[in-house]
Amino acid sequence: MSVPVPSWRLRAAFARRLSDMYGREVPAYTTLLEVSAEVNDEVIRRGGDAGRLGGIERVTAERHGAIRVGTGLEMRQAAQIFAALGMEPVGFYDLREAAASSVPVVSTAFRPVGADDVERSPFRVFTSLLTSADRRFFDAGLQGRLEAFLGRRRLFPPELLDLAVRAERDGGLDATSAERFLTLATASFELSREPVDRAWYAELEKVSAVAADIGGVDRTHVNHLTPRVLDIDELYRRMADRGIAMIDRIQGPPRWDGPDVLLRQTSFRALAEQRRFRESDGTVTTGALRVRFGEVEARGIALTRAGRALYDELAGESAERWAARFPDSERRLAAEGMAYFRYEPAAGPPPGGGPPPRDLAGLLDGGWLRARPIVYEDFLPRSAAGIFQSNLTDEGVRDASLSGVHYDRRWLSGVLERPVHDPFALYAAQQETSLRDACARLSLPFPE
Ligand code: OOG
Ligand code: NI
Repeated sequence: MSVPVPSWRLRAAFARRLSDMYGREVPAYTTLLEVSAEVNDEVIRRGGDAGRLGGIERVTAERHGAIRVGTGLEMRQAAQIFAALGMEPVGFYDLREAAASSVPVVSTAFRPVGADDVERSPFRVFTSLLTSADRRFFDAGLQGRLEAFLGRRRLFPPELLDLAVRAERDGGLDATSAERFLTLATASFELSREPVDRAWYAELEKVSAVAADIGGVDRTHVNHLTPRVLDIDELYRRMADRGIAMIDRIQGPPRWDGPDVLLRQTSFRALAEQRRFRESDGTVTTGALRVRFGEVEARGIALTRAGRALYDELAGESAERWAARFPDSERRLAAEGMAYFRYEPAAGPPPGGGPPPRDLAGLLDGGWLRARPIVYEDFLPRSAAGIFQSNLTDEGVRDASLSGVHYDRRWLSGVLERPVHDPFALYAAQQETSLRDACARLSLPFPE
């Protein structure tokens, strides 16, 4: 490619800058990075197959962040900025129903989608959109004032958006423009230092702390940044030893002896940060808000729809029930069609004698093919809701007697004016391509 700074380099640089900014502003995040690096080093040194779900370089650099925006226009502009970084919307998460407390948002994750592109820089951003039209949360009067407030603010400067359009069109930027783009983009996700309107913030907070965090201030901000760790149970213990109070559990599948699947996450609560407030009499006072927190995650194998259905069925059940029901080896996950793998011809000459088996399990067992797990690159709605919830001090109010508005992936594609990918389809296509290639190289028919 002819552009000096291709989009994946922009993405890697942007992830580093955000991480530096967050580390300066949220010291507990730096502790989390230190402990994660320590744990990862030890796991790698212990040996075993720790590298199976991603090499140490990728895992150490890996982060996801989260932002929240207020309107379709803001969401579309965020999508434009992420497109410049080679990140596309994947998946639709409706968090309005996924939590007991009041979380009036729907979300997607912006991330690289090509397998090679993920490998180069796996940065992702979980992005949530306030559902201000949902009557269960906002009455018509509040919706009107909220939308008027949001309509007046500007999250991203026009220069940044212009550079983003160019970067998307050309697949990257020249060095000078890249620097400017990175500076403006990073600044757009810093915490605003402008005074917060006390009464307005408090009014929204009564509905939901998430609504206040989005619609009560004049900007958006990264609310957490999450490193990836190879042993999350060990990390959890060490953070506690350092005196950082984590939420009471690790979200996602239980710890067990079988393969790591999907995603396990845990977080620490947002710390109180000093902010300025504008009071009703016009004076400016200081106070504190808790809006930026820390989270860490361990990633496992991506599950197929069938695997995911079983995971959902077993969620909330005991670790014993899980161990009894969930396939306990990669081989079983592959043979039972429960997880996604990249297939390749096994090393060495194909086994002699007899025709090759026609089914996938036979090809694996007979030593024709080798399977490598495809890492889960997405999120889990129940865990995401748990992460939101762990940072709410109060439940907020939701009038369940009223009906909500139906939103789905197609609706979000319309808002973004870009396709929102189905994550299952992305993993399935990767698996299928690898299987076709592997079979072609061995002159085998595609397995039944
Ligand atoms: C996003 C929470 C979801 C995750 O890792 O599941 C999330 C937010 O708090 O804005 O980041
Ligand atoms: Ni997160």
